[in-house]
Amino acid sequence: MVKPNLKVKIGGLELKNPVTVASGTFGSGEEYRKLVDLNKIGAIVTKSVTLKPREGNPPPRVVETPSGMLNSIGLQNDGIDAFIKDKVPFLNKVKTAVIVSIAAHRVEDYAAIAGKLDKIKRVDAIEINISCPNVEGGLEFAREPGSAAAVVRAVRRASKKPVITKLSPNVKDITEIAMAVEEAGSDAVSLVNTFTGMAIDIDTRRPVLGNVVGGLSGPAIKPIALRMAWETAKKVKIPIIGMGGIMCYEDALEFIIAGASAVQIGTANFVNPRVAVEIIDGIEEYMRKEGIKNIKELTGCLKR
Ligand code: RRO
Repeated sequence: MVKPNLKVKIGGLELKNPVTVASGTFGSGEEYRKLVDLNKIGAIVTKSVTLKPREGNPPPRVVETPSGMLNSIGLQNDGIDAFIKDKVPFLNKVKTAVIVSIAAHRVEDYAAIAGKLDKIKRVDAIEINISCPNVEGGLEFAREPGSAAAVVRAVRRASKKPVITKLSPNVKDITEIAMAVEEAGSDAVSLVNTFTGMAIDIDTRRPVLGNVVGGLSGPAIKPIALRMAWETAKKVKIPIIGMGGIMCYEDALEFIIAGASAVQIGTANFVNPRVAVEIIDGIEEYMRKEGIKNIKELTGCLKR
């Protein structure tokens, strides 16, 4: 059988395969370069960057939970100017798509960051993070269709790059937000960000995390994330990038069959830095076995 075609299109951006690594779980890829062949990954989504540097939340920032983890990093990053100066030179050497995640507290700040990134050739797309659960007001834009759409419109005006909007599961109806950002011009949606949660140390009777609450990720959230991807796929025409507890190629295929055009691998990178490449190989092998020539045949092929 000929080699299966794994190429997918996200707006105007073509990815060599649908397996990408999620923001905040892979840095800018540099720390991983000796552990995994970065050029094989469909895209690297970099840690969310803000207009000005941020120190992040007080430690502890991470705690393991049954079948998952809570994080409360608090958007630590060096700011957009340092990102362009320090991270882009490395990314210039990587032969895969680069999607830069951006976050802000004000619509005009999202636009300012997008405007700076618009000038950087290496940046293939922008992921608008409107769903950080760990900073005050971080979820504000993701909770209402109107405010989510306002951010997308501002980024659209500031940049010609393809725009992906990352949605929060901590909302009444994620499909409403997805439809609003589609209407506002988002080229794709990625979902889901982490679920707000907490852990308590019964010896000290204090919260485990320095910021009290954090974002839950990992296999514990997979069935809920999958349901949200499936519901959203029925409501929007733009591509969906699915994520939430994907640990192996079978998990990735579930999201694709539910309607995702691509997936992001997050928590699993902390367990196995090579997991994204193993998932790509697993999907290819599955397609060979099943006689599927093009990955697009699988997107949304769920039988009822
Ligand atoms: O930095 C974080 O604490 C963080 C972010 Br920006 C996000 O979008 N999701 C998350 O779980 N943590």
